[in-house]
Amino acid sequence: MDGGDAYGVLESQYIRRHHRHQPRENQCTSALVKHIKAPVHLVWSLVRRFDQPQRYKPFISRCVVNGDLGIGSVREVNVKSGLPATTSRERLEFLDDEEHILGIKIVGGDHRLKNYSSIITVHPEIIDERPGTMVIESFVVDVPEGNTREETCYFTSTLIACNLKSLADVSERMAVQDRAEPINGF
Ligand code: A8S
Repeated sequence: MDGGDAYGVLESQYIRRHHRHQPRENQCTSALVKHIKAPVHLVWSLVRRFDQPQRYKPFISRCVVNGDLGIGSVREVNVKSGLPATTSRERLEFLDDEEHILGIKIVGGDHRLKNYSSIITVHPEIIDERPGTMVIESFVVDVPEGNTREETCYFTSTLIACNLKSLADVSERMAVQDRAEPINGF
C-alpha cells in the first residue's frame, strides 16, 4: 500500500492511519474507496453486522455464526452458485463502533483466497450538501501458485468493488426511506 496518486489527500490519510497491511513477498494488497449518499450511521449499521454479510454482499447466500458474537467469532458463509467457491470461514478480528472500523480474516473454505485479511472503515463526508459516507476497504492476500500478483489483485478487487457498489445501493435506498418517513407518518 503506497497511498500514492490513485487516492485523494483525505483518502491517503485514512489509508495510512487505518489500513496498514504488511504484505509478505508472496502477497498482494490494495485499497478501494466508495462514496455513498447515505449517512454514516446507516452504512455502519450494515457493515458492522459480522453475522449478516448477506444484507449487502451480493454473492453470499447464507451466513451462520455459532455462539456469541464478539472478537474471535467465526462465521460460516455460503457463496452463491456461479463463483469459484461454495464456502468461506471468516473470523472477526476487530470491531470499533466509535471509529467505525471492522477487520476480518479468512481462516478456511474451498476458495483460493489464502491468508486473506481485510479492513473496512467508514467516514462521514458531505455529498451534494447532505450527510454522506466514504467507505475504504483494503485487503492483503496470498498470490496463489499459478497466478500473478496482478491477477490476484484484480480478482479480489473486483469482488470487493461489487460488495461496495451493493453497500451503496442498499444504504442509499435506506436513506431515501428514512427521509420519506416523516411524510409517510404524517
Ligand atoms: C468479502 C470479500 C471477498 C469475498 C470473496 C473478496 C468470496 O466470498 C467470494 C468468492 C471467492 O472466490 C472467495 O469481504 C470468497 O466478502 C465471493 C468465497 C471468500
